[in-house]
Amino acid sequence: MSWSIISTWRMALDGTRLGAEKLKSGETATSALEEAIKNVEDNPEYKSVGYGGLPNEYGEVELDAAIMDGNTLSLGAVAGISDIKNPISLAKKLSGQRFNVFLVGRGAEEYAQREGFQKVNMLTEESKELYKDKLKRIKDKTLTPYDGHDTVCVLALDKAGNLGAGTSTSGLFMKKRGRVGDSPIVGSGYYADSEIGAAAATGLGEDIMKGCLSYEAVRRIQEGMSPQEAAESTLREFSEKLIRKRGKAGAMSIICMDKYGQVGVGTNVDFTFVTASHKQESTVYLAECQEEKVSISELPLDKLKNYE
Ligand code: SD4
Repeated sequence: MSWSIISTWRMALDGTRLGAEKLKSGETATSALEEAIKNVEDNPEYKSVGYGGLPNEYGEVELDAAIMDGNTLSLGAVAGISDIKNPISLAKKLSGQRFNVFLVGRGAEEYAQREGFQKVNMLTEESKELYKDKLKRIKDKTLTPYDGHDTVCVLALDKAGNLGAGTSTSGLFMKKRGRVGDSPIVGSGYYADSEIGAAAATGLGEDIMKGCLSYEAVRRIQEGMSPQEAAESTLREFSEKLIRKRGKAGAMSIICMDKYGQVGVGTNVDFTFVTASHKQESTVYLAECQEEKVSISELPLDKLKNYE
């Protein structure tokens, strides 16, 4: 039976391996991608997701996450939450409900406490130091706020043919308190429908939301495009539209998967991603945005350091 998984950014390599193991042993797409995302959330070295994520302008870590089960179209999401260990698991818990599936801030935190989720201070000493240093560099004008953001997005197809999509992020570094990007917004940051395909996006949420990019890419798969064509054309056309209408487009990348587990990526910046399937071990790739098309090459393990 076939299975497949794709994740954004090189940081998801270990998590993707764990997710792949789950898929191999017949677990569901949403369990596999939850496992993959938890691994990234729990690693304090990754400064844009979960524990150790970079804080907002007041030095507070506010996290967003979402999950969608393409079989039932159930979704769950949280935004602007502090001090909850695994936002993706909280989103997954919410996805099992009929009502109240998307909770923000205090309401989400209270729900997490009632459901026995672990409360953890997500701001590490290292992130606090980085925050202070970046504040200084912003004052010196050697850094702009909002530089630095990498969401972990995972799409998975399980052996039963179900697709799932999930995201988790600390959003933009130095964001305003209460700012929410695309990652927990269905259709923008993620989408999954097991009859068609799944997609998820990373990059500047303010721009990704303007094009509902994840839904748009899935719609193109439904129209008959391959995941690579859907991802690439969605991203390229929308990026061009933003430049035409607004003079600039933020960094954006998208991953796609069809119901057969074939994958594709679109990007307007250099972008790393990880894939694994019943045919292939977890492998890291670099997608480079070139004039005409996205060029994809395997990133050998010895070169990975440069992309961390
Ligand atoms: C956001 N899309 O909050 C997220 C950030 C991100 O790669 O993906 N960065 O806008």
